Amino acid sequence: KISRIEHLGIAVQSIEEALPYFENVLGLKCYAVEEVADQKVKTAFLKCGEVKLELLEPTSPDSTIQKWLDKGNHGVHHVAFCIEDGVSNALAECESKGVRLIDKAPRPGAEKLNIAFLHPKSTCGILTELCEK
Ligand code: CMX
Repeated sequence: KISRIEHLGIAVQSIEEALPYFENVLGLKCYAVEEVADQKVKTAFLKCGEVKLELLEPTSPDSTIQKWLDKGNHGVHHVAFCIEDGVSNALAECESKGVRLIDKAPRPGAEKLNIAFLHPKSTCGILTELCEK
C-alpha cells in the first residue's frame, strides 16, 4: 500500500552546478549528500514539505544516469513511493498484476531505505521506485 511520495529523482550532470537553483531560487535546503556506489551516482537530498527531491549526479560514464542524460534527457528521472507494508509484498503484487520488475527483491538504497524499481515500459512511462524504511 502506497502511503505517499517519498521523493522525486532528478538527474543532473553536476550537483554543484544545479544546487544554486534549488537553494537560492526555490529556497530549498540540501541536508545530505551521499554516494550510492552500486548505482554509480552521487545524491543530494532537499526537503520540500513531506516530499524530498533527490538530485542524481553520475559518478561514471556507464552510470544509468549518465546514459539517460547522454540520450538528451534531463529533469525528473523517477518517482519514488513509500510502501507501508513492505517492498517485497508490493513487488509480488505488482508482478502478479503483470508489471515488469527491474529488481526482483528489495536492495539497499540511499538514506538507508530498502528500494526496488519497476520498469517504465509497464508503468505508463514513469520509472517507479518503491521504498521502505
Ligand atoms: N523514465 C522513463 N523511461 C525511461 C527511463 C526513465 N528514467 N529510463 C529509460 N527509459 C526508457 C527509455 O526511454 C527506453 O525506451 P524506448 O525503448 O522506447 O526508447 C527504455 O526505457 C529502455 O531504456 P534504455 O535507454 O535502453 O536503458 P536501459 O534499458 O539500459 O535502462 C532502466 C533503463 C529503466 C531499466 C534503467 O535505467 C534502470 O535499471 N533503472 C533503475 C535504477 C536507477 O535508475 N538507478 C539510478 C538512481 C539510483 C538512486 O535513486 O539511488
